[in-house]
Amino acid sequence: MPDVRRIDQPPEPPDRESGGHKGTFGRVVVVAGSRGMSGAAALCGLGALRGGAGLVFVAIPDRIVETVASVEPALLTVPIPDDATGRFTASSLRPALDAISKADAVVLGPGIGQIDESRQFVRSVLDAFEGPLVLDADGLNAVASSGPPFDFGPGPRILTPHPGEFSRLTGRSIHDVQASRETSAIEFAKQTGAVVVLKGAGTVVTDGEQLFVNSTGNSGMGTGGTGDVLAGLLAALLGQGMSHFDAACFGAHLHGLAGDLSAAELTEPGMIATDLAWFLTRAWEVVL
Ligand code: NPW
Ligand code: AMP
Ligand code: MG
Repeated sequence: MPDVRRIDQPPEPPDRESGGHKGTFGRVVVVAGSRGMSGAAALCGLGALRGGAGLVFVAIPDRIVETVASVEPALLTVPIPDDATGRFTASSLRPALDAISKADAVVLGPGIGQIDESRQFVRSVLDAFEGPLVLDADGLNAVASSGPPFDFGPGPRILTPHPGEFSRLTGRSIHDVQASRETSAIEFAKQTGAVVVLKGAGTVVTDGEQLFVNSTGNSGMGTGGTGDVLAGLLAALLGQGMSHFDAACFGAHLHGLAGDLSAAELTEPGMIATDLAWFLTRAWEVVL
């Protein structure tokens, strides 16, 4: 890959102005969750809070608002009209667009499910938001279901597929994806203009011209919800002014470091995604 520049070290952390306040450090809006996957929205919100965002709004289906709010009082909840099963629907769109209209960074997709109406909802949110956006999980699945050529909307995008999601996007088997992680991610980034974060051991981050392969993290992170924490963390870094490529590299590094520090304290089998969000505090200590 002679035309790709390898980045050996993650970027420096974002500056944190000493006189700054919650309006300075970014308004993150997380559009996520459904009944049965309220945890995805909560964990994503926690990732954004522990990532240093000034304000974190979780725009979530009305039926799960109390559940998510009870996880963490620092989260601001925005109830979005939902269907009887607690999923986003056509009537969710206008309130969701209002919620993201003042966002510095958005996360779209964790735990929203894969019914037709939620797919259309994803499409409309992507088309409408011109700022930086992290597209994860069912947000990626929604776009994958429409087939290529892919359009991720008008603004800077970070895509955070695990190998299963990347397989759905590319139509290639998980085995093939895993056998060519770097080249597959580079090709997809070039095709789409997005920053691709292909997750899993040795997360690959690329914008098609630069490549960073993350060296932190461990198999203790193979537990439900850790990817949701990453999506929130990346949005927090975008909201603090990092470019989408730098945010993706630094975020992957910090997330894996939090995983390593969690495992050292709690063991790989014992750690869970909530711990990972908390151990971002220890990871910041290492990098600041
Ligand atoms: P296989 O065949 O098992 O080896 P899905 P999900 C593959 C939400 N969550 N390396 C795996 O492969 C999410 O946000 C909610 C290789 C399988 O085929 C989503 O919205 C939680 N293969 C939704 O659930 C906590 C890998 O991918 C497939 C791989 C569904 O997301 C959990 C599985 O992926 C979750 O975050 C790897 N490293 N990683 C909550 N508490 O609310 C994955 N695969 O079918 O997309 O399912 O990732 O659980
Ligand atoms: P998700 O599958 O979306 O919940 O994301 C899982 C997160 O855990 C991603 O950030 C992966 O890179 C990370 N992860 C899972 N397994 C490992 C592993 N064996 N080594 C390092 N990171 C991992
Ligand atoms: Mg995930």
